[in-house]
Amino acid sequence: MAGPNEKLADIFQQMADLLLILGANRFRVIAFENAARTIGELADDVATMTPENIAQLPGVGKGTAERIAEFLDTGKIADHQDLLKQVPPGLLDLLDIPGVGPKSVAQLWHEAEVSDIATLKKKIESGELEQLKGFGAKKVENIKKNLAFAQSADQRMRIGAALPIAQWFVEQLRHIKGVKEAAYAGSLRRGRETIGDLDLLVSCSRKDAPTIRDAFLKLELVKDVLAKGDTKCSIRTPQGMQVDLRLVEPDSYGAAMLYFTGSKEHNVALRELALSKGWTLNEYRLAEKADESKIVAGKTEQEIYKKLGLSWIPPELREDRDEIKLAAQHQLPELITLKDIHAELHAHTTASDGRWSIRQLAAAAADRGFHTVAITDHSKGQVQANGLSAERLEQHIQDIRDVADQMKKTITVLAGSEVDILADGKLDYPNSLLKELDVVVASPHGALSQTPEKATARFLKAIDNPYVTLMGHLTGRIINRREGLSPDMKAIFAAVAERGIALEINANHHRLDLRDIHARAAADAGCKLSINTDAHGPADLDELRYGLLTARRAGLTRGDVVNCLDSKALKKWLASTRP
Ligand code: DGT
Ligand code: CA
Ligand code: CA
Ligand code: ZN
Repeated sequence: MAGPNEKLADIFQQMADLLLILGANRFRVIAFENAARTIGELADDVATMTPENIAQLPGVGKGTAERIAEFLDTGKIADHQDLLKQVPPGLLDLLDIPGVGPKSVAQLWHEAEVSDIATLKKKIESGELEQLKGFGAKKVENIKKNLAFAQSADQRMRIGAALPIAQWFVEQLRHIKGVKEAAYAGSLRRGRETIGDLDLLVSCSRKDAPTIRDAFLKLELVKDVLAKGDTKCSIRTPQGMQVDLRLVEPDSYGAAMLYFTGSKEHNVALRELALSKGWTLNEYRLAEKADESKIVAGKTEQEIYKKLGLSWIPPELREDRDEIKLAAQHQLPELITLKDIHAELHAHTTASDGRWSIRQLAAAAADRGFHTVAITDHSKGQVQANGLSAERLEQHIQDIRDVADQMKKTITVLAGSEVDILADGKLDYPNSLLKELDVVVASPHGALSQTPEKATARFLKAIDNPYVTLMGHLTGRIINRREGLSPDMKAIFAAVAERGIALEINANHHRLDLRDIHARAAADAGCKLSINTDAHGPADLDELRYGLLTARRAGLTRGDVVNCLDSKALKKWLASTRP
C-alpha cells in the first residue's frame, strides 16, 4: 500500500497491462500507460490537487480525470475491478518476474494454462514450457532465475501504509475464538518510518494455536501463505506486505512481545544484562541460567524490565542508543503523547491546494480539542499549488481574521503562510507582508537537489529572516521517492536555537521531516520543535500520530514541542520569535 499517487499509478499501469493481456486496442493501452507515468512522477499528492489542476496534467484526459476522482472518492476504480475479474487472480504476479511482459503472460495463460507463479513453476519443471513457441531453453532458464528475485524484491513499506493494515489484523485476531491478546510488535511498534515486515503476536493456549492459525489464514487480507507451522506462520497481503504471526502461551507473552518488538540491538543488550545477573533471556522467558525451568519472569514486559532493574522502556526508544542506561537510572524522558498536542501550525485551505475552507479547517481542529490553528497556504512561487499572490494573501488574511473573529469563542485562528524558501534562501514574500502574519512556516519546495553547502547557506539565510516562526519540512524528502536536501544540520540547529524559532516535524507519513535522529539532535542542540500535519484535507489531521511516533523516537517531551504550549504561552512564544 502506498500514497494516492503510487496507488493510482499502480492501478493505471495494471489497467494497461490487463488490457494488453486481454488483447485490447493499443490506443487504450497507451492512454493508461501515460496516465500511470504522469501520476507516478508527480511531486504533489493528487489527493491535494483541485480537479481543474488534475485535468490539466499532461497525459490526463477526461476519462482519466474522472477515474482519479472516482478513486479519491471511493478508493477504487470500477473499470479496474472489472478488468481484474477477467483474469485469474494470480496471473498479474507473473509481471513481477523480470523479462516477463504482458504479451508473454497472455501467451502463458492461453497456450499453457499458466494462471499464477505456482503453475508457472510446475510447467517449467515438467519441461512443458520449452515446448511453447518463443520460449526456448534459454528464455525458460532466465525466467527460472528471475522467479526468486520477483518474490523478494519488495520495498520497505511506509508506516502510514503499514499501520492501518496492522490495526486491521489485530482487530480481526481479537475476534477469533481462543485469542486472549493480540498485538503488533516489530519495527512498527517501535514507530519506525518504514516497515520491512509486520510482526503479529497472539496469546492463547497451546492447544488452541492451530485453529487460531487456520482462522487467521482465512482472513481477507491473506493472499499467499509463505510458511505454516503450529505456532507460527507467514503470509503476504495483496499489498505485498509480509506478515509474520506467532502464537505464544500467556506465560510467555511478555517475553515474546519484548523479543519481537526488538530492536535486535536492544534485545542483545538486554540479554547481556540478564546474563550478568545469572539469568538467560529469550522469546519465551527470563529464567535462571543454571536451570532454565526456574522462570524469573515472562508474562509481561513490565515484569521482565523490572527484574532487570530497569524502568519499562517505551518501544520507540528501543534502539540501543542510551535507553538502557537511562532506564537503569530511572531517568527515561517522559515522552510526548497525542493528548499533549493542542495546536496545529501548518495547514492548507482551498485558497491554495487544500480541500477545506478556513472555517471547516478551524472547526476540524476545534473538534480535536485544539485551542489554536494557523492557516498557512502556499506562497506565490508555488504556482502548481495555487500559491497566493501578495494581493490574494492580503485578502486571505482579511478572510482569516473574519473567521477568527466569528470563532474566537471556539478556537484561535491565526493568519499564516507556508512561504517558499527560494533556492538562494530569500523568502517568497517581502518582510512588509510577512510582518502582517502571525505564523510564517518557511519551507523548501523547489531546488531539492542542491549541494549540502548551498542548502546550508540557503537555510541559514532563511533562519535569519526576522519573521520566520518555524522551518517546515526541512529536507524536502519524500520517503521511498525523493532523498531531499542534506544541509549541515549542526549549523542549522545552532542557528535555529539562537533565533528561538522552531523546526518542524512534518507528520505526513510520506515526509516525516525532520526524521527521528535529526529531531533528537535538534532538541539536544536546544531547538524547539513543532509537530504539524500540513493538512490539506479531512483525513490529514490524523497523520499527527506518525509525527508523534517520530517525536517519541527522538525522545521528545512536552517541553520540547511548541504545539504543547497552552494558548497563552503559545501566543507569548510566537511574539518572542519576532522583533
Ligand atoms: P523490519 O521488519 O525490517 O522493519 O524490522 P524488525 O525490527 O521488525 O525486524 P524483524 O521483523 O526481522 O524481527 C522482529 C524482531 O525480532 C526484531 O526487531 C528483533 C527480533 N529479532 C529478529 N531477529 C533477531 C535476532 O537474530 N536476534 C535477536 N536478539 N532478536 C531478533
Ligand atoms: Ca518486522
Ligand atoms: Ca518479521
Ligand atoms: Zn504545507
